[in-house]
Amino acid sequence: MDDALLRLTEAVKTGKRKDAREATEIALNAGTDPETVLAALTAGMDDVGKRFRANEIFVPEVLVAARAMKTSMELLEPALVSSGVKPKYTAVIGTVAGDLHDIGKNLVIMMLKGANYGVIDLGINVPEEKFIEAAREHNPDLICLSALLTTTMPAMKTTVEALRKEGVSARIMVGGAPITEAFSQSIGADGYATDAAVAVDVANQLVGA
Ligand code: B1M
Repeated sequence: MDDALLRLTEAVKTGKRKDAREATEIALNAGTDPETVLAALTAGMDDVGKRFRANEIFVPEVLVAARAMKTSMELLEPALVSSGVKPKYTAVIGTVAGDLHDIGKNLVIMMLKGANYGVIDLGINVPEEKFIEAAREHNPDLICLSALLTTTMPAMKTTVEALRKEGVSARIMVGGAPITEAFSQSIGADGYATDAAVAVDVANQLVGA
């Protein structure tokens, strides 16, 4: 692989924003195909996910890596758009009604983006109607619900029910500190992920990537 691409992968792995920006600029200016640059970026985030899952690194390191990725994406996104490259899968994500926690959700977004998902972030305190609206508008492959409070777990349940009732065909993944596999199954979600790295694996399984 070319030097700039190796440097980009390393910059994401180690969370070096300036390096990520420079390496992306060098690669794009040298005429490297934006998709190849994206692959280098994804490789960095993939490594971050693996080390996070293995408890070798923790949330702060993932956040720093995600920031480096975002810096590179700012340059890469216009190049990807103009070369007609689109993310293969789309995910709609939000923290359920009554819940204002978003740090974990934002990590899930970063990991999904790092795995080349197009992500529509509905934010926090999202009522079920907004998820339904977004499902109609964006026709996503995946809908992701996050909850951090035991008191908002019922909102997760009613959101899944409302989406099913509306006949939304997207697969539904849930997560957040109080959520368990058993709860996920009891509310009829399609998948549950314990953390942001596992969320990518579960998402890939659900969409058949
Ligand atoms: Co709140 N809060 N909080 N809080 N808060 C907790 C969650 C709590 C456990 C603290 C405690 O009492 N020990 C407790 C909940 C208790 C319970 O329900 N059993 C609690 C409470 C009670 C409250 C308030 C009610 C406090 C009050 O006002 N009396 C209030 C509620 C507000 C509301 O939401 N309506 C409140 C408010 C807040 C702040 C606004 C101050 C702030 C949130 C800021 C923000 O998010 N922008 C906050 C914070 C920061 C926390 C703690 C300290 C940290 C949460 C966090 O960000 N963790 C938390 C205690 C703790 O966890 N130590 C606490 C880091 C983050 C990376 O982890 O979010 O778990 P997490 O995400 C993980 C996984 O869960 C998973 O992946 C992520 C990354 O690996 N994941 C998914 C998350 N979503 C996923 C979705 C997926 C897949 C995986 O697929 C869709």
